[in-house]
Amino acid sequence: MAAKKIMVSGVQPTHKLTLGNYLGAIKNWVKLQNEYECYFFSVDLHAITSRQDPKELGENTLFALATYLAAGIDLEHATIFVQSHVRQHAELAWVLNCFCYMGELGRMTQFKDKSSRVGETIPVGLFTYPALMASDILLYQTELVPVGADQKQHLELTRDIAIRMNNLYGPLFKVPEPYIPKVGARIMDLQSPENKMSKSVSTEMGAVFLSDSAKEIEKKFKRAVTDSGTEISYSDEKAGIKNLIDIQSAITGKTAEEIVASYQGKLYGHLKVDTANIVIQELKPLQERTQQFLSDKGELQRILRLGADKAAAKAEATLKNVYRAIGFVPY
Ligand code: AQP
Repeated sequence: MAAKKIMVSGVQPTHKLTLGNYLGAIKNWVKLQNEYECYFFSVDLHAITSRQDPKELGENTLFALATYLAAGIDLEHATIFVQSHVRQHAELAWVLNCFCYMGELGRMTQFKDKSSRVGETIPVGLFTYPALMASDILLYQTELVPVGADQKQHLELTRDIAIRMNNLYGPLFKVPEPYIPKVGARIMDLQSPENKMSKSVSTEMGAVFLSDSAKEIEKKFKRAVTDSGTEISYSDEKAGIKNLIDIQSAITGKTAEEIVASYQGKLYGHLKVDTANIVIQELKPLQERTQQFLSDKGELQRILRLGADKAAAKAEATLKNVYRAIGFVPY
């Protein structure tokens, strides 16, 4: 039997995860885990590129991993771990920093956007972030990386660094390909539906967090920004309505056309209340299972240690090759 292709992905523990992270990433991971050899982690090294409260960072990291497990990530198929537990990520990132150029990193639109907002006090880590992301990917000889549009440029850079180092030293890394999931919604902010729902950028009312109570979720959907029209249809001009339909579709599996047809003659209010209920029903068992995993910290730590050990063994093989190739004296 051919070996499964390797896939890696992670979510930043910069806050509690959002409905966007769940429907856009984690729910898909569960589907992909049987088909690929998967490494899913909580990327705490990336999270500190913006200032984090230490207590919250730890809590958010465990919350994310408990959510992965609660969502159905199966340890038989996938390896889950905390990024900082596998020191090879930071070590390879340093090497890759020395093999990519200021010009390349300076062209990254995500950095340009953030630096134009923050100015001179922007952390250097945000500039070199793509080298750490390249390390996350290349360490595991990854073939496929699920990426949204905003990470495509970073993956291109990862490919360039891999090819550059392979040309210099021989085959050190697999050159990864982007994986665009067949299904996978882009969930938008409930208050400004032209922007994506985001852990750290959205306002409290704009994002549904996986830690929200049913009451909070209901309130957020009831107050979701729509438009001044009345007809429920699926179009870019009606970004708020389109988002509610997309959310329903991502959960129920129904097409946008089917959902629109079921709202003939109904009002925006009906769509909002129904979407809230569908989300509440979807999240209820997930939230209960997440709490179960979080209530047994000892067991969670054990699972994470096993995951980190397994990931480290794979990562170390790559790192050793790289160190040898660039001339570091073996330990
Ligand atoms: N709104 C979204 N809709 C669909 N998918 C989403 N993802 C994030 N937001 C949405 C997917 O979640 C995965 C991990 O994202 P991340 O936490 O590493 O960073 P992000 O994409 O920048 O997400 P946030 O919530 O906006 O994080 P912060 O605020 O920390 O920067 C990715 O697969 C992403 O596509």
